Amino acid sequence: MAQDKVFSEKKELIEPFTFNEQVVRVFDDMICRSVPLYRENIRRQAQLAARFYKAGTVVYDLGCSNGNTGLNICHEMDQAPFSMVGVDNSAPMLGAYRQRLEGHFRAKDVTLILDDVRSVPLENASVVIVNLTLQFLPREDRKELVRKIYEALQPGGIFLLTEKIIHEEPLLDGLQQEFYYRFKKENGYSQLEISQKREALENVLIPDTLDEHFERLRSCGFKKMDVWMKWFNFASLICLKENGP
Ligand code: GEK
Repeated sequence: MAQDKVFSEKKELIEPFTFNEQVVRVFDDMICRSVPLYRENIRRQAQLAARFYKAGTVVYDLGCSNGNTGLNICHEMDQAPFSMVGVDNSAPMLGAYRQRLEGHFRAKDVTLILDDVRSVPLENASVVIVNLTLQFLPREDRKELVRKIYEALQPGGIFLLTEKIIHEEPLLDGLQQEFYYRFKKENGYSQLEISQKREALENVLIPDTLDEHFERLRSCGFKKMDVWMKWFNFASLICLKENGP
């Protein structure tokens, strides 16, 4: 995978960040160097997906990108019959995912949909994964998607949500940011790359606090929830749809 140099040269004009061809070419390098514990996170989510999947239902991977999480799920499901739908609104991302599925032993079990996650109907799900994607929706649209996920889930099903977060307490928020930039620097990003990417993501990636997430999830019906992994300004949640009334 090519090295991410998208923001390494000084840009006169910083355009809002998009998942275009240039980003897709370096996506794995970019995400591994920008999201702490990314590999661990998708591996455990794939294991959780396999643990909660019910035969005859669907796994939804919303904002599936080039298939890192989806291919981990295929691996974890081994030979068991299953069905997965991946949705992403970036054509180059889905193109990369399609290429990786060519000749894959699970290709026939994976359906890829090029669309906005807000427009795709969801049904008969035992697992829904939204890994680092809710944060890209306008704030006012997030609740409707979470409600749609809750309604699509079978009792006993899970919603796995991972997001970049902010902290309502300014000192703790500052600490989270400080350690996040330290992480990026340790991974070889220059000050220029860090600040240009931050500017490109402004108004594109809009993080919520953990409390805002919990409040939204509760208001959509989820009662049993946990943060199963957290690293400063990143949090991974598991939300269980209860069995019965
Ligand atoms: C992974 N989950 O590797 N509708 C559909 N897709 C969208 C939308 C939308 N409204 N908004 C953004 N995307 C992946 C990583 S990346 C996270 C997810 C990141 C898509 C976008 O095209 C991109 O592929 C993905 O969400 C976000 O497990 O790079 O920070």
